[in-house]
Amino acid sequence: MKQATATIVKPLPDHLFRVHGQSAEMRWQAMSGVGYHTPNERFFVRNHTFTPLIDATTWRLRVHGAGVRWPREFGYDEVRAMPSRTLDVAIECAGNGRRFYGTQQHDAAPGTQWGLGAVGVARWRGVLLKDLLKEAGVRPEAVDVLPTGLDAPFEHHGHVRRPLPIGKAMADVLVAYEMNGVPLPADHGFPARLVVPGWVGVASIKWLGDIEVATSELRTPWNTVFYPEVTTNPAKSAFELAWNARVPAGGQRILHGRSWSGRGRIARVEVSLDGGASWREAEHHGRHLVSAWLPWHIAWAPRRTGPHVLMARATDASGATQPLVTPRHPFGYHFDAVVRHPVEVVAG
Ligand SMILES: Nc1nc2c(c(=O)[nH]1)N[C@H]1C(S)=C(S)[C@@H](COP(=O)(O)O)O[C@H]1N2
Ligand SMILES: [Mo]
Repeated sequence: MKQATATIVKPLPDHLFRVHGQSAEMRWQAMSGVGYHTPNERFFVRNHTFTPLIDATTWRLRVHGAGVRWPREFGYDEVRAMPSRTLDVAIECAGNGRRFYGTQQHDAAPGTQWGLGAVGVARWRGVLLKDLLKEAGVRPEAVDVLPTGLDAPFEHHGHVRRPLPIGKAMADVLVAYEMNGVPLPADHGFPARLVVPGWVGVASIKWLGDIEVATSELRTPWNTVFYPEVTTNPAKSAFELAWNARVPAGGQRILHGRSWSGRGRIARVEVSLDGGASWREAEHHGRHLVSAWLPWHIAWAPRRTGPHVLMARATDASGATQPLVTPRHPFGYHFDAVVRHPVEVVAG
């Protein structure tokens, strides 16, 4: 393995990304006029250390532990030769929206101050983890599955790794090697990563090198200290607009946005164009996928110039609607309150 000189390999142009240390968030205007999927060049990156450059010809994925009968290794070509599955799935960092604990609720949470751009939807292709585990003779006594990344150890905590319960591992989890029709880009986990639908982003381990199948519950810093007890992400919504976007007055425009939830499909999206005084249901059509997002739109004919606040709130299949305030969270995860998006209406 060669070490990358930069923490992130792909270009991070300022109009598409806001850089936070080793990580980079997508600016939401980057989704404007773009199709259902987030293009690879615009997808957010969250790295604990830096992107490793891995040679697929020498790469091996080791599957072992008390929970399998036939511990074994898979090469890149072997994984690619297995029956594949393609899934449209969102990956979202548990800390997405953390900044708004401070800016909206005056109770800042420590950690990367993400806006709403630590989320993206891609078309992932790979092998179901279930099929890989079956090839290794997974036992009925298996309890936890521990995927480990090949990136550099994080501080003194070792390699990034987080156990998954066997039930989720045997359900819809993908060992992905393609993202939007091309081999995974280096920053997103080449040669293979997990994609864990509906769960917090950290479950989707990149640069996968090792999978331990255990017959008892496992503990790592990533399910005890850093992301204790967090599994699915709550509902969120975003406008495909720059922060403080300038919108010309006069005439009707169509505002676009997207809503998503790790708890299931989005059932309804309501939008307020007057800072929360009145709400209207947004329109949507087409893709209404579970574990991805729902694109929506609403017409707006702003009549006065000056500052306006746009708001969108989604209701998901669990019946939960985004609240106006999120209860304090010690790590600043799961900010699901309605975000107040400022725009400036200017003479058209
Ligand atoms: N090996 C490894 N896997 C990882 C990480 C990491 O730093 N190393 N970051 C995790 C976190 S916290 C998130 S939110 C997602 C981000 O995926 P992306 O960078 O492809 O957007 O990857 C997860 N998988
Ligand atoms: Mo994350």
